[in-house]
Amino acid sequence: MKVKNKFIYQGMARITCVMLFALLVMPAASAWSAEVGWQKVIDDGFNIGDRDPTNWRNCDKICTGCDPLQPAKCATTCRKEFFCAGPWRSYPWPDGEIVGGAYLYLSTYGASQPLHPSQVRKGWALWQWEVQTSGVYKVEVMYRPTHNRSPDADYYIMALKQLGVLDGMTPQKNIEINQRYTGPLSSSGWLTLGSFSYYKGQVAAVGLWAHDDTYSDEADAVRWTLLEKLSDPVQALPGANLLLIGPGQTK
Ligand SMILES: [Ca+2]
Ligand SMILES: [Ca+2]
Repeated sequence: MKVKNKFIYQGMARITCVMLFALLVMPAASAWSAEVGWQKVIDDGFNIGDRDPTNWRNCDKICTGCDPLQPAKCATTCRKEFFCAGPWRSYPWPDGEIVGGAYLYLSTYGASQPLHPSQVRKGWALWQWEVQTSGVYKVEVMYRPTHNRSPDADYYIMALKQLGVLDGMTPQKNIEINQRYTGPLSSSGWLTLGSFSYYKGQVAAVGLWAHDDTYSDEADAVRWTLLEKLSDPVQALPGANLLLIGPGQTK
């Protein structure tokens, strides 16, 4: 009997310890707040090691049923930090010069011949994350310029109401970037698109929409850096009409 009671007491003690630990940890997690200088980096996530051997339909491995002509429209709402649609192929390049050892580029690979302009190199890519700390963030994109990239890569800086949902959103800014050698970057690196205010509960997002031409856009990574903290909103803010702090700058 004593042995049985001993096991009961030990079990209760373990449960009590677990509950105390949860009480100590949970408030800390919900109160997490980033400090100035904190960075959020989202990569396209593909690399030469784990890609499909055919390197084709890469975006289908993230979320399925996404429409190459309608940004963020998939069969079900996609909550992944990076997702895309269209004929994006992965290309390996040294980590450090770009992010994660590879980047994506729109390709005519696999397209039926003869190529029709309305069908080739049409697609989009989206980087997104849920903001925990209200503040002004610098927004940068990474890419590697080459002669065969797009001179007209259309980036959109946005604040969404929910992950993967563009409905009711007005872009904070649209910037056309020349991703060739003649553009703002002479080599791989971060290019600043501007600084923007985001509030806790919003989804910070950058979209790369490639529907307006048949050039080959490149998609690699996006980085947000907290420059200044702001007070949390009293109520949840809609994903629009946010303060634009400064114009886009080259690095
Ligand atoms: Ca990458
Ligand atoms: Ca374009």
